[in-house]
Amino acid sequence: MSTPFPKDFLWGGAIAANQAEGAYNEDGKGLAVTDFMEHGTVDTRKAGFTFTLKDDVYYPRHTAIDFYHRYKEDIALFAQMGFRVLRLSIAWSRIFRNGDDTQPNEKGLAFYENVFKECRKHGIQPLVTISHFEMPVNLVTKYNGWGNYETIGFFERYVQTIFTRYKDLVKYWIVFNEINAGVNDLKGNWPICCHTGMVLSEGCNRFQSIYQAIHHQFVAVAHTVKLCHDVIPDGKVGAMIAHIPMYPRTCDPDDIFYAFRSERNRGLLFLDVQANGEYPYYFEAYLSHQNVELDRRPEDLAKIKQNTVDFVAFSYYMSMAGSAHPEKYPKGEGNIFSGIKNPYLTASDWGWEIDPVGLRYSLNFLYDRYKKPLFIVENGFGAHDTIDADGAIRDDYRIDYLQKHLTEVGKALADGVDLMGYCTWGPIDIVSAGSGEMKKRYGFIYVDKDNDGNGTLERKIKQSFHWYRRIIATNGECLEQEE
Ligand code: P53
Repeated sequence: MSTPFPKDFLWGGAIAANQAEGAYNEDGKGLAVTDFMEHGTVDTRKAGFTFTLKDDVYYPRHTAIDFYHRYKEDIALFAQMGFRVLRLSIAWSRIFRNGDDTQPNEKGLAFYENVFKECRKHGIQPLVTISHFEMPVNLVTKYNGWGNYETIGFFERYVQTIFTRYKDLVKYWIVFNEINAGVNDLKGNWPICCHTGMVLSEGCNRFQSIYQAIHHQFVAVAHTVKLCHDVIPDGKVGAMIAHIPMYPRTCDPDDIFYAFRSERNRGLLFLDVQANGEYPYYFEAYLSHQNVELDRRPEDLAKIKQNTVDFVAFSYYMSMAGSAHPEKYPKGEGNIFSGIKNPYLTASDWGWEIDPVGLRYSLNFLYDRYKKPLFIVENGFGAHDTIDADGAIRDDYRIDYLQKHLTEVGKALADGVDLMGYCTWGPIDIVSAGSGEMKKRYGFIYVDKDNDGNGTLERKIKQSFHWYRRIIATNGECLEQEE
């Protein structure tokens, strides 16, 4: 049998420090924005919010699944599935407690060195996200996060430190997780201010503040690309967005244009700048339409131009439908980017519309637009899992979701798309980013912990574990292929 997956295809899974590690204040770690997120969602921008930890509140990320102390056991399980890549993030505040310190925290540096060595021992390449919503809170309260030009310098110091330390262990890097998620702050409906690390006051020009902060992030990306190529000559840096393609609800030309424009503003803009090296023409028009001028220094624009990313990474969970006349249609339920309901698709328990073909479409679309290698760094199915009387966890719904998506990935490879690898999100159950729940599970490995923090943290293999091991072992041969 043949397979469209290349021999060196990077099969694996992805987690983030703040959703997995726990140990939120151990070994010199400073507090990060994510440490203030309560059970369920919390709006850190609501009136009167201060970054103070309350005694009577359970913070799921403070202990998470204790990856900090159990990483060896967990990495061994990933290795059993045959992982060739593990995507994980470094918590900035483990390395620089307050973000603006002059000296790094050796214990934090040593922790990740041990984790990366453990991966390597099992033949797993680490793929490291440098910033996964985990800004040291001091940078938010003292400098207004990415709203401040100075933050670029603090970030550079952090990046220089980790590149120098891990240059022999880590070759694949992602600068910002879902950098486009910051646009949700425009409507004020994202529960946390982790993307731009800003506390936006009522009445400020949100549009101006947010895009200025995003510009500072783009400058930081350019510095990071340059640093990587200087310090780690065989290193590769990726841009990463949450890619949620929007389909026009009908063939009404107004719907077509609505969806086209939304797709650019919500996602493609962020890849256009990082992959092509310049702001696209439509963004300039968008700014002037909003009467906004950003402070963009010519030397920074030159840096952006000269230092484009090596690959384009994205998360893919769902698609959405959009219309210029949304009032005519029932609303979709997806928690963050909700559009209108697509009558051709079913959804997960959290309202995320399941669309495997949308992944083939996205791969072709993005490769066509950027002509750079792509990397699917998150894909997965958040679901309620139950343990049967015989102790088994039969998550056939997860297998079904992943199998259908991977089949479409295979077709995109046969279409000629250049794809470096594929990571499922949360190969082991972790805390949900959107809701802080444990019961929204993505794993091949079950973790005994509930929404209120009860449980032994014991790891249990689910049915899907065996399924994924077989997919990797056969390099995708056992997936259905196009006639
Ligand atoms: P949770 C929304 C839509 C698409 C991706 O999300 C998203 C979100 C945030 O809810 O975020 C990514 O845990 C993110 C991960 C996150 C994962 O999707 O809400 O990069 O940190 O855990 C899944 O189900």
